[in-house]
Amino acid sequence: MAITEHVDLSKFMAGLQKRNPGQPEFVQAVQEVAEDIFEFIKDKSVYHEYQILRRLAEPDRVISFRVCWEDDEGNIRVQRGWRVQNNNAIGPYKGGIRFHSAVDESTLKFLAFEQTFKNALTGLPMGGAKGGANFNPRGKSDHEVMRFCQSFMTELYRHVGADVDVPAGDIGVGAREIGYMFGQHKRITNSFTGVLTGKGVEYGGSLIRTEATGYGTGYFLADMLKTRGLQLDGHTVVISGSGNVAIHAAEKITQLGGLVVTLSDSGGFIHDPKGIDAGKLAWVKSQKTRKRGRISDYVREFPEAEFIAGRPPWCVPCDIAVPCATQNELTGDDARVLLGNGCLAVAEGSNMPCTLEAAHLFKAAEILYAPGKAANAGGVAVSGLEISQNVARMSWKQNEVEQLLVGIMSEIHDRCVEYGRRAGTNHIDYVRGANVAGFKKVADAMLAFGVV
Ligand code: NDP
Ligand code: 2IT
Repeated sequence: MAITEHVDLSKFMAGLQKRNPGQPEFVQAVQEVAEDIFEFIKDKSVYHEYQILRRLAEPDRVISFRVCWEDDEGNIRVQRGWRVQNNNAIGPYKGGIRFHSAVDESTLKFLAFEQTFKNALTGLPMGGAKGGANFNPRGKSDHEVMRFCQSFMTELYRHVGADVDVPAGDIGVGAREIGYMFGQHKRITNSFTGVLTGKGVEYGGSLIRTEATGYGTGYFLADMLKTRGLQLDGHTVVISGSGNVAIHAAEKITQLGGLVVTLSDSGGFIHDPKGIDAGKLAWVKSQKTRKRGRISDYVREFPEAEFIAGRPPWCVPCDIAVPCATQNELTGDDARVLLGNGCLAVAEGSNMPCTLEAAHLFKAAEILYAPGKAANAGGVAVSGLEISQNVARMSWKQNEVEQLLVGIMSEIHDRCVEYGRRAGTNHIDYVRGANVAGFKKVADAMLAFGVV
């Protein structure tokens, strides 16, 4: 009997769902891509014949392992760690590591799948992967985090390497955690290599890597607005999250003239109608990174703002929304509220922040809507530049790296325009553009290798 799953979207999704029970985030991420790819390949039989999407939606491997560590009270704690290596057709596996209590296999499979397309869009030679553990760094002492990171790397080291798989940070993993993991890798392998990115600049990190994801999102947003003859100047921007991506997106958007009025965390959001300017952002940065504080503390420092507990910020009227916290943080109802308030652009700093319903609503409304795999690709792009600097044993200057970042974001925008322009109109479907451009590059490399 002929296999038909690869030519019929609903059969394809039914098969995927059956093979991945209890993994809704992974199924969602594949569905969002498959909707565009089935349309793109309907007259391109070679992609069907070689079952490219079917193969892309089956990770090369999922590695799972136990991570034991000892807390400050001497209790033995057991966590679960993973590395999902999705695809290395265009370069070594590459993608972040997430430490968060909600991390599971479904989340990491969706992130590794997304990463494959995102990394292809950067134009740099990087395959897609993601890793992490169900460990929550919040409330842990530095020594507890250090012991956890060391234990995590004691297993992970055998699966990664500068030419094999190069992890970086993500939620709950920043400069401190990368330092502990790099130190342990160096100790176990007795080698100093570019096995991780997001390193401190003292030991091989790149300038601008910390800022790159948020800055890149700001640049991408400005490029999108330009297609409609608009600028950030005079526009009100609502941002969620208050971590690495949110803070630097707010910084760049403010520099480009936007008025950022919200930030959030899992406790709620702050609304500062006068704008979270550079001075206030510097305060947030030091609270969140050095003191690991909560966003609710903001209203004690800046009493003109208010804190709204237990809700995301999408109810605040705005021209532009930039989700920068986590997956599925913006629902269909939120999308309706944003559209009702006249929101004209959404740029995803986080990975898959919009539910499928929200994404479909934005697409149907034909607003400027950039998916994370395009808008937040600046982080992994500068990770790619960090790899190049490590291989060349050089460090580039801040303005050199930032100029390269600007160029890469604008090329990603061009690719989205090329593959996303809706026939006979001026409308650009950035989701379709990003999906198709990312797919095409990886798919053509896979075709070159035959069936492997
Ligand atoms: P951080 O850990 O620095 O910050 C995460 C922020 O999101 C915190 O404010 C956190 O609040 C909030 N958050 C996390 N989970 C939830 C939740 N379930 N509900 C509400 N708020 C939540 O992570 P990053 O800024 O690095 O990452 C944010 C997003 O950007 C993620 O989707 C990540 O995958 C994506 N991304 C990151 C890149 C990077 O280079 N770091 C690159 C590209 C994408 P709280 O402290 O209360 O948990
Ligand atoms: O989601 C992402 O692109 C990241 N967390 C960054 C990955 C990287 O390898 O820099």
